[in-house]
Amino acid sequence: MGHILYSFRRCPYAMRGRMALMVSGVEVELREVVLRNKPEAMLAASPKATVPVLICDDGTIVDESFDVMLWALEQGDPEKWLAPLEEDKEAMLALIAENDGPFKHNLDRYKYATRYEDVDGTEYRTLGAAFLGKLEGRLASRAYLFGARPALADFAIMPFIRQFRVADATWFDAQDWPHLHRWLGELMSGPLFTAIMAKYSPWAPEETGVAFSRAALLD
Ligand SMILES: N[C@@H](CCC(=O)N[C@@H](CS)C(=O)NCC(=O)O)C(=O)O
Repeated sequence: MGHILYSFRRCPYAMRGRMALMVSGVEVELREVVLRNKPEAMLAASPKATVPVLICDDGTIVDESFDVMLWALEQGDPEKWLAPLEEDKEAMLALIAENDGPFKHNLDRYKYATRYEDVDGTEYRTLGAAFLGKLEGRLASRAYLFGARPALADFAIMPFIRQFRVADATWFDAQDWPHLHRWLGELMSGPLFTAIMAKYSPWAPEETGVAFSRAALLD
Protein backbone atom coordinates (compact mmCIF):
# COMPACT_ATOMS: atom_id res chain seq x y z
CA MET A 1 0.00 0.00 0.00
CA GLY A 2 1.25 3.50 -0.82
CA HIS A 3 1.08 6.72 1.15
CA ILE A 4 -2.42 7.91 2.05
CA LEU A 5 -3.43 11.54 2.57
CA TYR A 6 -6.68 12.47 4.29
CA SER A 7 -7.43 15.95 3.07
CA PHE A 8 -10.15 18.56 2.86
CA ARG A 9 -10.06 20.83 -0.17
CA ARG A 10 -10.90 24.12 1.55
CA CYS A 11 -8.76 23.68 4.67
CA PRO A 12 -5.71 25.99 4.56
CA TYR A 13 -3.63 23.45 6.48
CA ALA A 14 -4.51 20.71 4.02
CA MET A 15 -3.76 23.11 1.14
CA ARG A 16 -0.20 23.66 2.22
CA GLY A 17 0.32 19.96 2.80
CA ARG A 18 -0.97 19.22 -0.71
CA MET A 19 1.26 21.89 -2.26
CA ALA A 20 4.42 20.43 -0.70
CA LEU A 21 3.42 16.86 -1.57
CA MET A 22 2.67 17.79 -5.15
CA VAL A 23 5.91 19.68 -5.67
CA SER A 24 7.97 16.94 -4.01
CA GLY A 25 7.18 14.35 -6.65
CA VAL A 26 5.82 11.83 -4.13
CA GLU A 27 2.56 10.15 -5.09
CA VAL A 28 -0.15 9.74 -2.48
CA GLU A 29 -3.67 8.36 -2.50
CA LEU A 30 -5.82 11.38 -1.68
CA ARG A 31 -8.95 10.72 0.33
CA GLU A 32 -11.25 13.74 0.43
CA VAL A 33 -12.84 14.01 3.86
CA VAL A 34 -16.19 15.46 4.94
CA LEU A 35 -15.31 17.15 8.25
CA ARG A 36 -18.71 16.33 9.77
CA ASN A 37 -18.29 12.66 8.95
CA LYS A 38 -14.63 11.77 9.26
CA PRO A 39 -13.59 8.29 8.16
CA GLU A 40 -12.96 5.75 10.92
CA ALA A 41 -9.58 4.90 9.40
CA MET A 42 -8.47 8.53 9.69
CA LEU A 43 -9.62 8.77 13.32
CA ALA A 44 -7.89 5.50 14.16
CA ALA A 45 -4.62 6.83 12.73
CA SER A 46 -4.95 10.27 14.31
CA PRO A 47 -7.43 10.68 17.18
CA LYS A 48 -6.98 14.46 17.24
CA ALA A 49 -9.19 14.38 14.15
CA THR A 50 -7.86 17.26 12.07
CA VAL A 51 -6.86 17.28 8.43
CA PRO A 52 -4.41 16.79 6.87
CA VAL A 53 -3.33 13.32 8.01
CA LEU A 54 -0.62 11.50 6.08
CA ILE A 55 -0.20 7.77 6.59
CA CYS A 56 3.14 6.80 5.10
CA ASP A 57 3.65 3.38 3.54
CA ASP A 58 5.89 2.40 6.47
CA GLY A 59 3.06 3.18 8.91
CA THR A 60 4.40 6.55 10.07
CA ILE A 61 1.59 9.00 10.85
CA VAL A 62 2.18 12.68 10.09
CA ASP A 63 -0.77 14.70 11.33
CA GLU A 64 0.47 18.29 11.47
CA SER A 65 0.36 20.10 8.14
CA PHE A 66 3.75 21.72 8.56
CA ASP A 67 5.28 18.32 9.31
CA VAL A 68 3.58 17.00 6.17
CA MET A 69 5.36 19.76 4.24
CA LEU A 70 8.73 18.91 5.77
CA TRP A 71 8.22 15.16 5.23
CA ALA A 72 7.35 15.75 1.57
CA LEU A 73 10.37 17.99 1.00
CA GLU A 74 12.66 15.42 2.62
CA GLN A 75 11.51 12.98 -0.07
CA GLY A 76 12.17 15.49 -2.81
CA ASP A 77 12.72 19.23 -3.07
CA PRO A 78 13.14 19.90 -6.80
CA GLU A 79 12.19 23.56 -6.50
CA LYS A 80 14.50 24.13 -3.52
CA TRP A 81 11.83 25.26 -1.08
CA LEU A 82 14.13 24.48 1.84
CA ALA A 83 16.98 26.56 0.41
CA PRO A 84 15.68 30.09 -0.13
CA LEU A 85 17.75 32.58 -2.11
CA GLU A 86 17.81 34.97 0.84
CA GLU A 87 18.34 34.12 4.51
CA ASP A 88 17.85 30.49 5.51
CA LYS A 89 15.46 27.76 6.62
CA GLU A 90 15.56 28.96 10.25
CA ALA A 91 14.40 32.45 9.23
CA MET A 92 11.54 30.89 7.25
CA LEU A 93 10.55 28.77 10.26
CA ALA A 94 10.39 31.89 12.43
CA LEU A 95 8.06 33.69 10.02
CA ILE A 96 5.89 30.57 9.64
CA ALA A 97 5.64 30.30 13.44
CA GLU A 98 4.37 33.87 13.56
CA ASN A 99 1.78 32.97 10.94
CA ASP A 100 0.67 29.75 12.63
CA GLY A 101 0.59 31.32 16.10
CA PRO A 102 -0.48 34.95 16.56
CA PHE A 103 -1.66 35.64 13.01
CA LYS A 104 -3.89 32.55 12.85
CA HIS A 105 -5.26 33.39 16.30
CA ASN A 106 -6.30 36.84 15.10
CA LEU A 107 -7.56 35.49 11.77
CA ASP A 108 -9.94 33.07 13.51
CA ARG A 109 -11.38 35.80 15.70
CA TYR A 110 -11.72 38.19 12.76
CA LYS A 111 -13.49 35.53 10.65
CA TYR A 112 -15.70 34.48 13.53
CA ALA A 113 -16.78 38.07 14.07
CA THR A 114 -17.95 38.46 10.48
CA ARG A 115 -20.45 35.66 11.10
CA TYR A 116 -21.84 37.02 14.36
CA GLU A 117 -23.15 40.57 14.40
CA ASP A 118 -22.47 41.31 18.06
CA VAL A 119 -18.75 40.50 17.95
CA ASP A 120 -16.42 43.28 16.86
CA GLY A 121 -13.84 41.79 14.55
CA THR A 122 -12.19 45.08 13.69
CA GLU A 123 -9.81 44.76 16.60
CA TYR A 124 -8.61 41.35 15.37
CA ARG A 125 -8.49 42.58 11.79
CA THR A 126 -6.16 45.36 12.92
CA LEU A 127 -3.98 42.91 14.84
CA GLY A 128 -3.83 40.62 11.79
CA ALA A 129 -3.07 43.56 9.53
CA ALA A 130 0.15 44.22 11.45
CA PHE A 131 1.51 40.88 10.20
CA LEU A 132 0.28 41.66 6.68
CA GLY A 133 2.13 44.98 6.85
CA LYS A 134 5.26 43.09 7.79
CA LEU A 135 4.86 40.80 4.76
CA GLU A 136 4.21 43.85 2.57
CA GLY A 137 7.51 45.30 3.78
CA ARG A 138 9.44 42.15 2.81
CA LEU A 139 7.69 41.91 -0.56
CA ALA A 140 8.48 45.54 -1.43
CA SER A 141 12.08 44.59 -2.16
CA ARG A 142 11.79 40.98 -3.33
CA ALA A 143 9.21 39.08 -5.40
CA TYR A 144 8.68 36.39 -2.73
CA LEU A 145 9.16 36.33 1.02
CA PHE A 146 12.72 34.98 0.88
CA GLY A 147 13.98 36.09 -2.50
CA ALA A 148 13.27 36.08 -6.20
CA ARG A 149 11.65 32.64 -6.24
CA PRO A 150 9.00 31.19 -3.93
CA ALA A 151 10.09 28.89 -1.10
CA LEU A 152 8.65 27.03 1.88
CA ALA A 153 7.48 30.15 3.73
CA ASP A 154 5.48 31.45 0.76
CA PHE A 155 3.50 28.23 0.42
CA ALA A 156 3.14 27.63 4.17
CA ILE A 157 1.72 31.10 4.78
CA MET A 158 -0.23 31.85 1.60
CA PRO A 159 -3.39 29.81 2.34
CA PHE A 160 -3.92 31.81 5.54
CA ILE A 161 -3.47 35.18 3.83
CA ARG A 162 -5.98 33.99 1.26
CA GLN A 163 -8.38 33.10 4.07
CA PHE A 164 -7.90 36.50 5.70
CA ARG A 165 -8.74 38.13 2.36
CA VAL A 166 -11.85 35.99 1.89
CA ALA A 167 -13.29 37.27 5.20
CA ASP A 168 -13.76 40.65 3.49
CA ALA A 169 -12.19 40.82 0.05
CA THR A 170 -13.39 44.38 -0.60
CA TRP A 171 -11.65 45.62 2.52
CA PHE A 172 -8.49 43.59 1.87
CA ASP A 173 -8.20 44.74 -1.75
CA ALA A 174 -8.62 48.38 -0.71
CA GLN A 175 -5.61 48.28 1.64
CA ASP A 176 -2.38 49.89 0.52
CA TRP A 177 -0.48 46.62 0.18
CA PRO A 178 0.44 46.56 -3.53
CA HIS A 179 3.19 44.00 -3.13
CA LEU A 180 1.13 41.68 -0.94
CA HIS A 181 -1.74 41.85 -3.43
CA ARG A 182 0.63 40.97 -6.29
CA TRP A 183 2.23 38.12 -4.30
CA LEU A 184 -1.11 36.60 -3.26
CA GLY A 185 -2.56 36.99 -6.75
CA GLU A 186 0.42 35.28 -8.35
CA LEU A 187 0.47 32.36 -5.94
CA MET A 188 -3.32 31.88 -6.13
CA SER A 189 -3.39 31.88 -9.92
CA GLY A 190 -0.19 29.86 -10.28
CA PRO A 191 -0.11 26.28 -11.58
CA LEU A 192 0.60 24.65 -8.21
CA PHE A 193 -2.26 26.20 -6.27
CA THR A 194 -4.60 25.69 -9.21
CA ALA A 195 -3.66 22.00 -9.38
CA ILE A 196 -4.08 21.33 -5.65
CA MET A 197 -7.51 22.99 -5.65
CA ALA A 198 -8.95 20.46 -8.09
CA LYS A 199 -12.32 19.21 -6.84
CA TYR A 200 -12.65 15.65 -5.57
CA SER A 201 -15.75 13.87 -4.45
CA PRO A 202 -15.67 12.61 -0.85
CA TRP A 203 -13.92 9.31 -0.31
CA ALA A 204 -15.98 6.30 0.73
CA PRO A 205 -14.29 3.48 2.67
CA GLU A 206 -14.75 0.87 -0.02
CA GLU A 207 -13.16 3.10 -2.67
CA THR A 208 -9.59 3.81 -3.71
CA GLY A 209 -8.86 7.52 -3.38
CA VAL A 210 -7.52 9.75 -6.11
CA ALA A 211 -3.92 9.34 -7.33
CA PHE A 212 -2.40 12.67 -6.34
CA SER A 213 1.02 13.54 -7.74
CA ARG A 214 3.11 16.01 -9.63
CA ALA A 215 1.68 14.59 -12.88
CA ALA A 216 -1.39 16.81 -12.32
CA LEU A 217 0.90 19.84 -12.42
CA LEU A 218 2.39 18.97 -15.76
CA ASP A 219 -0.96 18.29 -17.47
N1 LIG B 1 -2.31 22.14 13.51
C1 LIG B 1 -3.08 21.37 12.56
C2 LIG B 1 -4.41 22.07 12.32
C3 LIG B 1 -5.29 21.41 11.30
C4 LIG B 1 -6.73 21.88 11.39
O1 LIG B 1 -7.14 22.55 12.35
N2 LIG B 1 -7.55 21.52 10.39
C5 LIG B 1 -8.96 21.81 10.46
C6 LIG B 1 -9.58 22.12 9.12
S1 LIG B 1 -8.98 23.61 8.39
C7 LIG B 1 -9.71 20.59 10.97
O2 LIG B 1 -9.45 19.48 10.54
N3 LIG B 1 -10.63 20.79 11.93
C8 LIG B 1 -11.38 19.72 12.48
C9 LIG B 1 -12.83 19.87 12.22
O3 LIG B 1 -13.24 20.91 11.69
O4 LIG B 1 -13.57 18.94 12.53
C10 LIG B 1 -2.28 21.22 11.28
O5 LIG B 1 -1.41 22.08 11.01
O6 LIG B 1 -2.44 20.23 10.56
